[in-house]
Amino acid sequence: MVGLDERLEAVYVEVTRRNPGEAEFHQAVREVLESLSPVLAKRPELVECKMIERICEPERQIIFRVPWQDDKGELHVNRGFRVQFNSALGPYKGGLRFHPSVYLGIIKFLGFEQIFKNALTGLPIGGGKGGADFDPKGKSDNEIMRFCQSFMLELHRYVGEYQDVPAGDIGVGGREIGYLFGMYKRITSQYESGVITGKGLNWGGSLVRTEATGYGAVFFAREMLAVRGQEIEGKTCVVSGSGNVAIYTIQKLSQLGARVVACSDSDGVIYDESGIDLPLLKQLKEVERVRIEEYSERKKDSRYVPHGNIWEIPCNLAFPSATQNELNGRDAAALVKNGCVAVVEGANMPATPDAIRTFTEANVAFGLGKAANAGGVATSALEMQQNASRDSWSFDYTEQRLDHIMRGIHRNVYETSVEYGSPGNYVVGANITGFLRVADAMLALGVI
Ligand code: NDP
Ligand code: 2IT
Repeated sequence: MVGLDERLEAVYVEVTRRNPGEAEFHQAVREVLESLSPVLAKRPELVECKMIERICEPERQIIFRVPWQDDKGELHVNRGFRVQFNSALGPYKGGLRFHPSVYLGIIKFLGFEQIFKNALTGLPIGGGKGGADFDPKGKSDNEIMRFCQSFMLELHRYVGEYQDVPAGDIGVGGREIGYLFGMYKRITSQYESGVITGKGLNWGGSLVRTEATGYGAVFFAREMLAVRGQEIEGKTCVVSGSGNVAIYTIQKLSQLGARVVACSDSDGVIYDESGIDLPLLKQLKEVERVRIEEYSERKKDSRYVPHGNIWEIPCNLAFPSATQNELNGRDAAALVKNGCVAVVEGANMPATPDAIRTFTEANVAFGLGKAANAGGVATSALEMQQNASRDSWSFDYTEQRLDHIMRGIHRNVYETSVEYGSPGNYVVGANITGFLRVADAMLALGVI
């Protein structure tokens, strides 16, 4: 761990004391605090008004029971969460994660990251996150629907167009958003499109939202490479995961002339030297919802490595797009050794602090998730705009808006990194830019 100045260390110790056992939340807080020393030197009033202490404490945390019945009639009880972290810039905004590993510490780390990510988009959205320790794997469509309905039966009290606007994350995609929105509509008897994003195109959704996180990450990578006089075209890439973010990262990379040779799921890695076959991948993951192993059954010149390590595959660009802490210091060293020039986080906090240090020391361009994967939530905010104006925009127009937002985030983050003496350090740039936007709004709003 990097040393913190005395005041920040005291805040960190207090956060760990007040939130015991929440390792991911501690890690996310520490990463932001490690960027903030130069800000406090310039802005001592932020120390006096306890701005960091306030930002580290969620405005509200909701935990609820989610009972549901499986197809055999057996009853199950899961735990649901919504952490409404910060609403200085707008209504709480952030996804819902359904995964068995979910507990309060995961939702708080994601909610905390979301505050600064959303601030970086420049759009009027606060930060929040939610989910459940429900495992969607192996569940029937009807079981998924019953779970979503039970989840919304409780969550509906706390969400709304002007209050809190959920969306998808791991285990929550278009199908789940449909069941959640359907139940909300039924409970409230209102067609309140702006209550949730990631909706289907014929019931209030936005073109490009499905693609947005992956496309945005690639746009961000393009800007990072441009600073170094390089481009996406001709690069060999690996993209971990094979879910929403991974699929559309692969798609945009291919459109821009890169070759993606590997992707993965939590069971193993697919290596396909000729480049991942996107229609096949989409068929397997979006339609059939099967394991990635099936890819090698259908495409004989590819290889499946059970429990393989995707970061050991030589590449120029790496896009960790599965989950938190999926890329550690050893993985980072392997990437550096094999000539990787840029790492761009499609997932939230996929690189461990060790890995980030390794990339920084090796002068590998490192795109922090808060900045690089902000295209998803930014396009959610564009979906909210379309809902509020009862309009729907074309694919091209929406993609241009996304591209413009990603360029803007890159420019602001890069300029901040220069201003604070760490040119090209996107960790420092993103954390300081995001923090200052939220802190300045909170200052203006009084003691909140
Ligand atoms: P999906 O559920 O669509 O896909 C998740 C992928 O990651 C799957 O391939 C899954 O494999 C893999 N994965 C999940 N958990 C683990 C784990 N514990 N170990 C190994 N692999 C795992 O989710 P998304 O693509 O939406 O999300 C991926 C990441 O991107 C997450 O970190 C999310 O927070 C982040 N993100 C998502 C955004 C969005 O708009 N969807 C926006 C910004 C960030 P398996 O099927 O085996 O579980
Ligand atoms: O982590 C994220 O930014 C998301 N899962 C997307 C959130 C959103 O509200 O679109």
